[in-house]
Amino acid sequence: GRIVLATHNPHKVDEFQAIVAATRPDLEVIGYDGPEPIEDGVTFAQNALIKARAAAAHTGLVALADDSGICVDVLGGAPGVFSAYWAGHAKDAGANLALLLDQLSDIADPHRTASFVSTIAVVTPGGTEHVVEGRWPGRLAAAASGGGGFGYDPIFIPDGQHPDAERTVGEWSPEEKNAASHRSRAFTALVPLLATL
Ligand code: ITT
Repeated sequence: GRIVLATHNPHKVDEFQAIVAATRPDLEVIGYDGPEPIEDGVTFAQNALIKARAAAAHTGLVALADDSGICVDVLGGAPGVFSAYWAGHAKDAGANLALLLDQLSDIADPHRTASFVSTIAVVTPGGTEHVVEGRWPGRLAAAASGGGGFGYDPIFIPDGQHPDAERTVGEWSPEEKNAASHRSRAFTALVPLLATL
């Protein structure tokens, strides 16, 4: 079947197409260019539902939306739902990560822990709704490195790497990221629910 991906972020489209192709190659993921609803939720789940409901209503297809961000422990979970706009309304990824590094300039390891979070909502035109979450724990680098991925990838060091060869996600290949990320973890949790729709 066809499933519409309710995002205006082309990086998310690329990642979902790769993730879905690896687990549910029968599903065709199509992009969405309909009206963008106001994301005024205070949680990832609320915002993901707002986006998925709008796309399902607009297209008449099963809609999937990701609301995601980076949650820094020493900042009480911020930027969280404000990740896209941390340095202002321009959604400037470079400014966002520069501000976050600046806010953590006095914080040394082991207190730089953070997680990427992806919350996926799936909504059918008939009104069935599910929400799942994936978390990817790690910590923040002292400086940005690598040109891969998007957003905060150049400053996020996922847990579980060899201590002598740690890289930020900005230095990972798309294949490496999509096999491990918060987004792929959330989609893995969604797979059994999709089978029931
Ligand atoms: P849509 O609402 O149209 O999907 P968006 O980018 O505005 O696009 P969000 O409101 O969910 O989406 O904001 C997510 C932000 O969190 C994103 O802009 C990045 O700053 C950050 N983020 C989420 N996933 C990320 C990832 O895999 N790598 C790096 N940064 C990520």
